[in-house]
Parts: sequence; structure tokens; C-alpha cells
Amino acid sequence: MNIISVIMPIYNTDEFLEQSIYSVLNQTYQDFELILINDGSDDDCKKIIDHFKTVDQRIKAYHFKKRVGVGSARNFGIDKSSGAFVYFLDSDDFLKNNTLELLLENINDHKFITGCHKGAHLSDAADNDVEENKSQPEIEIYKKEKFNLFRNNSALNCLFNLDFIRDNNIRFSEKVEIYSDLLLIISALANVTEVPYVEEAIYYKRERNDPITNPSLMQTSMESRIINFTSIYNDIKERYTNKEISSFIDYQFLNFYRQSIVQYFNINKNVDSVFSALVKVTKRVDSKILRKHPFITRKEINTIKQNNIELFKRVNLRHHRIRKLKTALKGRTKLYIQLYRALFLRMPIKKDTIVFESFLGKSYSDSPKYIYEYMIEKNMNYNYIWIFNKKKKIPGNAIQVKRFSLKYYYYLARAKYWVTNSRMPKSLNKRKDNIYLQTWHGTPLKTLVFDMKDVYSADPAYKKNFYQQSRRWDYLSSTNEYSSNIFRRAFKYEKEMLEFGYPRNDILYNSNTKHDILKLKNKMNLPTNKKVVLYAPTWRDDEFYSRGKYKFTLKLDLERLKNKLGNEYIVLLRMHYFIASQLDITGFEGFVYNFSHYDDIAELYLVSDILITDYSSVFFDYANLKRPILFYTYDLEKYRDKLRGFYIDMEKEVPGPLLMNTNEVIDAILNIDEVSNHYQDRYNSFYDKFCQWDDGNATERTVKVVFNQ
Ligand code: C2G
Repeated sequence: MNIISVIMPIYNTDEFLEQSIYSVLNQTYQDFELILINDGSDDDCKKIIDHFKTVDQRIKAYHFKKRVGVGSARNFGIDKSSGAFVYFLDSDDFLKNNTLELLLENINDHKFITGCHKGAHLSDAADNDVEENKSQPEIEIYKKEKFNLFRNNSALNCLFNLDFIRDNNIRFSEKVEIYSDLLLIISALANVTEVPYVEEAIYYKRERNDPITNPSLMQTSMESRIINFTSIYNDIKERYTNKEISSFIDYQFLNFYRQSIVQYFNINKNVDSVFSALVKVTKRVDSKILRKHPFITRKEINTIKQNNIELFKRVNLRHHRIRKLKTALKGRTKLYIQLYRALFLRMPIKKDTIVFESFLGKSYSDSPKYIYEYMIEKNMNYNYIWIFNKKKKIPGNAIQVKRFSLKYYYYLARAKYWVTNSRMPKSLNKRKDNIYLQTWHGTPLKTLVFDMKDVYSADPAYKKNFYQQSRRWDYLSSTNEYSSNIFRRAFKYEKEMLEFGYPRNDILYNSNTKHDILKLKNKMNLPTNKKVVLYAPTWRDDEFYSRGKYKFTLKLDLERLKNKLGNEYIVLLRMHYFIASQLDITGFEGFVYNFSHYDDIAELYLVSDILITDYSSVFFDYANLKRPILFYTYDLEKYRDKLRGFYIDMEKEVPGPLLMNTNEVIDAILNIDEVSNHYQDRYNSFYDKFCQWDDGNATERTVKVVFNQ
């Protein structure tokens, strides 16, 4: 009987649970029982578990009314196991489909065996292409003397012989929540002389991205992590006196100390309880092992051992100064940040200085531009600073600073006001007297931050960073009630909402005249005898060259467009500011114009007769002009269902047709009057709902409130 009991404790992971369970059900090795232990979840886990129980008899399910903690839940699982082997899988992680088979095939007479952990982003699926006739996997054997090099310090991805676990009374700690499996793995190591490791047996550990609303255990506070760790450490030192186990846990402790605990002391002021917990541990650390660590670590550990908190704080402070100096020497920006913190932030704040930035310094545009122009036109007495990546020609006498230059840090430290349309880097501090107007950059169609289940493109820290960065905002612009509601929820924004419309859209009311449009066309060198189609799509989260540099493949057949529309129309192409791809329009000169690097899209809206877009928020703004909008949504399903998810049903609510290929686009343009008539009612209700507060005076209202004018 080779049955494997797969034990899965479950707590509030309804987003991930199905993928976890399927990864077991789809194993190449099928002789298992799956023990699901619902540890008091209050989300939809129960429903999911009950459903799976009805479809597969190998599933055993237990529901706890009250949470008992992961250690107790797993111990309960061991007691319920009826297999020859046990294996632990967490309910937010998943397996490659041959993991169990590989572990079982190679365990032989060993008491347990382990495999490789890989980090998986939220939407990653297991790479399940197992090559046919693959040669035997390589097995590395960890001998007792080398246990301190053992790569796995958790119980995950280990296949254990169940009798071995039971006979030696090997259990998870029930005293602590975090690191409860350190006790189990160390107890297991204490009872064997070697452990095989199979690189090919893969366990996907999900990198969770929402430590704010749904933290994983490892995302709980550093203080409880340290306290939990010290408790396990002491427990193990008391139980096991043999050299290998003792050095294994000492190495674990010193690694943890160097990677995390040092930092904890740097950030926190009230450290006494953690410090006294550490005194006991450091007294137990083997001095021979400590000697293998850097001087500064030795020094710190020794002062903790002496229970001298004041001396420790001084040593630790020195340590951080050295660290900072080392990082500062690594690069210019790092040096500037150190100067920013040590010097600029200590200078008094300047009450009459305003810093503006739009689209990460890429352009002179959007609401910050219109707020600035309004203020200089009204001769308001401020010092104006603009952040750009490259120098620009702009009206007024604002000082221009390059993003991330020394001046950038200087002015951001000293300016009382910040006006931007996207986030500011984490490395900046918000000062007590600083006032930060976040104008944002569009009515949301695609789900935002805390409404996003999966962050397809972004790193796991995305939500946490966003949360921290948005705590600094004092005012947030909104242009309709729909946005206000979403912003409050999705940004967890609780401060003042400026429900005045977007300053960037004032121009669509104030310059929508023949005269102004002609002036703009002349400025842009556009022919005035042709109608203008503007194509402004958004970016795709899953198509990129590198971080922040996205790809875009033009799916419009320019040749065909030119043949059918060339006599009457010209086409302006406008890529999103994240797009790094260069558009090749050779051969289409005089028909196609690339305006991707033009500063202000509002001016492009004004000169165009028809807008083509996809899932970009541009259509909410363009609708202020009440001109026709076409939606070129060739990848609607993927974009909506896999990449982002939408707040509104495009098929029912957007004010124009959804088109799937170039022919449909051409047809719609050739019959634009009929299309417009067809969508008239929908357009009107769309306008009422989404252009709710735009009327040409949003800037004035905004400036009055923020600058007390
Ligand atoms: N934009 C542009 N050109 C494009 C697309 C967008 O100039 N081809 C500008 C517009 O001002 C638009 C803004 O960038 O309103 C935001 O672009 P979106 O395509 O909507 O995408 P994103 O930057 O992801 O912001 O709440 C809004 C969302 O956060 C969307």
C-alpha cells in the first residue's frame, strides 16, 4: 500500500484553493487521499471544499468552527491519515503534476525525501510539461554533517513515511503560529542520517501580493515572527542536544538575524520585549558557529548576550550607518536619497513652493499642466517646479528638474505642495506640513489595486507599495460619483475627494471651437482638409520587454485603412506612455501620423473627429466632446477575464460598437453617421453618468480648495 495522504490546512484562501486542489487531483501519481482541513475560514473556502468532496471520493474534508492554527490543523491531519506517506501542501500553493510521483519513486528506504520550491506569482500556472522518457532525476543526498546546508527549513514539499512520523512522535508546534513547521522538520532531521533531495520535484510557493487585507503568515508583523522564532528555537535546544541539530538551528537563527532582525531594530523604537526574547537565544548560540559570521554580527550578538540594550542600540546604529554609507557609495541616486534624508528633510519647508509631475516625468500634460497654467495665468505668487525626464518648452518660469536628480530630491523635500497624477516613489517621505494633491489619470474601467484579485504583471509588493504611497495623498480628484466610489474602496482612500471634474478636461469645453482646433492642427502640422481618426489603445499587462517597458503590436492593417479611407481621413496613432515599441509607419506618410510622444492627449482629442480605443480610460474623457467612439477590442476576452477584469459591462454600457478586425473598423468609419445614430441613447446616458462633473471649470474649483484661494 503506497497511498500518500496529502494534508492541506485551509484558511481564507478561496482565491487560490481550486488551483491547489486541482494540482493534487491532476498528479501523475493517483493513489492518494486528500485531507482538507478548513481551519475556521470565513470566506468561500467551505463552499469550494464541499463541492470538491462531492466530485472525488479521495477527498476527506473537516471543518473547524474556530481557527486552531496551522500547526494544530496539520497535526490533526496526521492523526486522520491512513496512507503510508504524508505530504503537506498549503492551500494557496500548488504542485507540478509529477511531484508526488518523483518523490515516491526515489524515497526507497529513506524516512523522508524533499524537493525544490519555486516562487509563483499570482496568476502563474504550474509548468506541467513533463518530457516523455525523461532520464532519471538527479538525487542529491544530504548527510548528517551537512544538515546546516539543507535547503528546506519547512515541512512543505517533503514526503514523509507516516510510521516514522508516528513512531518518533514528530509533530508541528502548536505553541506558535509562524515557524510551527521548523519543529517538525528539525525533529525529522534529528532522527535520520541522510535526506535525499530531488531538484525536479517542484512545489510552487505563491508570492502573495496583498499583505494589507489578506496577509499570508509570513506577512504578519516582524515582532511576532521574531517572538515565534525564539520560542521554537528554545524548544528545539531543549529537546535536542546533538551537534547537527544544534548547528542547524543556530544557522537558521543567525540567517534570520542578519536578514530581518537587524532591520527590525533599525525601524522600531519599542524593542524591549523582542530584545529580552533574544537574550535567551543568543546565550545558547554556539560560539564556533557565531565565529563564522561577520564581525558586526558577532559584535551585536555578543552585546545582546550581555543583556546590554543601550550598548546594543549604539552598535546597531553604527551598523546601519555603515550599511547606509555602503549603499550610498553604490550609486548616485542612493547617495541623493541619503542626502535627502539627512539634510534636505531637515531644512524648513517652503510654503510657497509647488512641485508638479505628470506621467512619471514623461510629459507636460494632464491635470497638473492645467492647474499650473491656471495658476500662472492668475499670477498666483508661488515658486513652481516641474519634474521631467527631459527638458521641455513650457510656459511660465517654472524651474525644471530632472527626475531622480539631486535637485529633484531637494525640491521634493522643501516644497509644501506636490501635484501629480500618479504615485510618487516610496523612498520619499511625506512631511508634516506637506499637502499632496493626487489628480489621478482616468475614470477606471479596468479594476484597480485592492479590487484586483490577480496582479498579472506586477510584483508581489504592488498592493503594499500602493497602500503606503497613497496614504500620503491629501486630496484626490474625481470626475464622477462612479469613480469616487471605486477610489474609496480600491485605494482604501479616506481623505478628501475633490468631486469637481478633471482639470485636464476643461480644455474640451473651453477650446472646442473651430478657431482653436485650427490653431492646434497648424501647431501639429496636420492637413486641414481631412477628417481625423485618433487611435489610442492602452497597454497589455502581459506583454513587456522589461519592467515598465511594454510591447504593443499594431493590429490595424494600415494598408487596407489607407486604401479605403485615405481620401477622406488621416489617422493619428497614440500609444500609451508605458509602450516602448517603436511604430513603423514607413510608406504611410501623409496618412498615418505617430503622436505617441506628443505631450498632451487632450489636444489630440480636440483635433480628431472619431476616437478608436480599447480598454483605455481615454473614452471617458473623449465623451465630453460627444463625438463618435469606436472600440477596437480584438482581445476583449483575454483582457477582461484574464488580465484585468472590468467595472462595467463593455458590451452593454460603452457608447459605441465593439469591433474585432480591421474590416469592421473600416465599415464603422465609412458608416459613422449611422453608427452614431444607433448609439445615441446609450451615448447620452453614458455622458450623464461619466462626464458628470466636467464642465470647463474643474481647475478653478480644485485650485480654490487646495491652495485656499
Ligand atoms: N493615455 C494616453 N495615450 C494612450 C492611452 C492613455 O495619453 N494611448 C493617457 C490618458 O490620459 C489616459 C491615461 O493615460 O486617461 C491612462 O491610461 P489608461 O489607458 O486608462 O491606462 P492606465 O495608465 O493603466 O490607467 O483609473 C485609470 C486607470 O488607472 C488606468
